[in-house]
Amino acid sequence: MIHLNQVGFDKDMPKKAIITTKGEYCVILSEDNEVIFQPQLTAPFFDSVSGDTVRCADFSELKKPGAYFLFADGMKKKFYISGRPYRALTGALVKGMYYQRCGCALEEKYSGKFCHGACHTGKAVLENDKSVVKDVSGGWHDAGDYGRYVIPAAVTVSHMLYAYELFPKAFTDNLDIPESGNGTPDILNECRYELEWMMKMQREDGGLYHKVTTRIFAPFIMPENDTGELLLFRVTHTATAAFAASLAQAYRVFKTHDRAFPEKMLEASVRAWNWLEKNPEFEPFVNPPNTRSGGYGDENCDDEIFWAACELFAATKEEKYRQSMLALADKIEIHKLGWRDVGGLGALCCLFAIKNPDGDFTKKLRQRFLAEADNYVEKQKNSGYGTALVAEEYIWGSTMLVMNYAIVLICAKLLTGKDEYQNAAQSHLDYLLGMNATGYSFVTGFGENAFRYPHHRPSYADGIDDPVPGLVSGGPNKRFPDLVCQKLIPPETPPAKFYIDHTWTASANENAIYWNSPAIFVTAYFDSLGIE
Ligand code: 9MR
Ligand code: ZN
Repeated sequence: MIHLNQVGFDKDMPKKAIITTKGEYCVILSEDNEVIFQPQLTAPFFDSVSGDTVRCADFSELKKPGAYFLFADGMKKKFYISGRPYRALTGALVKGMYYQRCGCALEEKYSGKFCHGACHTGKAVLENDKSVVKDVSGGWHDAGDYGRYVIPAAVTVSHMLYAYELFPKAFTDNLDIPESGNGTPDILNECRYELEWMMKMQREDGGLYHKVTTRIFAPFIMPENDTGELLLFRVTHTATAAFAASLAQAYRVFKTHDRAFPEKMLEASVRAWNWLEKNPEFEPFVNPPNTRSGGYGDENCDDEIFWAACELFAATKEEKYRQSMLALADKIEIHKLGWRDVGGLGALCCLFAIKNPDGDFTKKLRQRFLAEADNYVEKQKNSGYGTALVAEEYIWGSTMLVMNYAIVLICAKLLTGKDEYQNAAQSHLDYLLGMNATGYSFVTGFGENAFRYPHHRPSYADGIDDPVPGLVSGGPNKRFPDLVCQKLIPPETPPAKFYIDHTWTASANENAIYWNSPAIFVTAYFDSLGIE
């Protein structure tokens, strides 16, 4: 097999493919089959996480834009080189969020054959007190399900806002969403759609309802046909802190585009923080009996509070936030960027948004952050398919880890200028787009062998062959296989191949907003390199 990035290589960046053939005859052919290059091949290497013996073919020297074939031992695989290979992909990943919109119709004008009626527009009732009835319409569906959850929302918006803050040139105002052409980049328009919903999830006293979902996950029907009672679940600390952080960041970013909206967000963020101060007793969320929708339970709230303190300090410069930030930093992992562990988002705030809160503090944080990036570079060098993922990390949403590692590596490059970080990040992007043990590109609609059967209700129920484009798969997951994977994948299958492109597996082939968003960060970075 030949495994490579199926979307495209940046002409100026390293170019690699992984081959599992003998590599006795490996050449690059032009589109009219002329041999034009002979890649360097590494010695064969047994990669235990995939069970493959791999060689890496390096053709970085090839820089001329065009379409080519990599030919190895009788197999042939097409690839592309261009100046800005990730421009359309970045746009599609942002548009992928638009397709997740809830509370409105997806009009044909913007969504073509993927259009559908307005969904989940009714009011929700509080799960443990039916006398509380609230309009919480709007926002994005979380994933392949129709639930809407505050923590993943906050994390997703933050990834996207950091992508915009650091690489603004990669974002346009022409993605064909309803707000396109309003003079604000569509990534911000899309974030605003979510932020407006998040504010509806806030109670008067500042606390945030954890989520709004039906009692159990909907069957595989279109969202407008999912008319079960909408339930609001109790206020939680983790949702409140993540909200405070994300809204404070959004205040900073939107301030340059607008006046009233950012002020409203800062006020909401401060109100959330005040609720946390008044309610110090942390009680992790668990689903009440008979409830089957996402839990997003988390036993530790320190990282969410750290993140909120950083963003609120950046927004207000108030001393109390700085004190919390300094007090918590040593206790938390400052490189994690997922829904459960958010310390990395606080670190991004310290490293890129707060200008010098305290010399020693920043220096230490930076050292810790770079040490983590060095660790990824080391692991990446020793892995068959070029990522820092180790065997135990093929978990539910392993693709998110791959993209989160790439974010840390990109930030390390921004902080130090060192290309080794950037090259390691590129390799993680190559993995997403096909240079992985499964051979799939994990973005719908992108790549010759893109996955096609996401565990995504609309993609199944709309009667259209193609899946909704621009969605990222959770990817191989040997740690928490659902019954479908247990049945269809032989148990001895190595972790990196514990994947099946099948509608009925949530554990390996769902999409989620917070798997799209780190990919947006990564593709936007690489796209921005090609912009003059
Ligand atoms: O991303 C979540 C993953 O870390 C968990 O292991 C998994 C099982 O609890 O849930 C994932 O989140 C799902 C959420 O609970 C509901 N919407 C779909 C999410 C993606 O599968
Ligand atoms: Zn909906």
